[in-house]
Amino acid sequence: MTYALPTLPYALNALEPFIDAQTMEIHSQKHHGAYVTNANKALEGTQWASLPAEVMITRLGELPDDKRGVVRNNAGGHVNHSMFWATMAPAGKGGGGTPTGDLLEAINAAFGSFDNFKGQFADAATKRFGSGWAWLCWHAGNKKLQICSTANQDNPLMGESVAGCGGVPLLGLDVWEHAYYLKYQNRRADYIGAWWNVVNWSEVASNFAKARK
Ligand code: MN3
Repeated sequence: MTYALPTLPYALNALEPFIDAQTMEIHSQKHHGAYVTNANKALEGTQWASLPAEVMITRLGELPDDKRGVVRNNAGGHVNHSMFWATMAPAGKGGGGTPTGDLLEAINAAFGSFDNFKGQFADAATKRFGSGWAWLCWHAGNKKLQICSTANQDNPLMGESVAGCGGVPLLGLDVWEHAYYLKYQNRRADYIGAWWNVVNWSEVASNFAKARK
């Protein structure tokens, strides 16, 4: 399987004014495009070339030393961004609001309330030093949702020992400067606050349902 850029489920300007069109264009085409190109280049002609990226990043330990780092960063980047685009939607048209049903119940059980969850998630995203991601993950072992963050393009699917954060990711927030600097400059907290307006909770709920199967 050669990795490919996914088609965005909305226009580049559809997340305005919370995420601007120019950022979306550079981020979804150039940045994500480079991860796809570099991952494909590293895996071309190898026995791992046929694995889906979500599986590849759980098996980094099989790779030779000269490939492991580049695949970790670039297949990781591909998985992370593919989820990121899919879990956003235009505000008021699938984006924003609150989760419902099982997902809301699980959030309330783990964090006390949706507002507490948002506060803890924003805190993880704000405190991630340098480039990385904040995550909401499902832990099948203790049947609980947890918040964590990873550096660079690490993903919780890589496992606790690699990424410092485990579980099945349901929602991730990119806090690399390339995700917000054009519009928000150094104001990462403003970007995080705005992003809640475009979170696609029905997609997160669908990730939750799949994670529990
Ligand atoms: Mn990014």
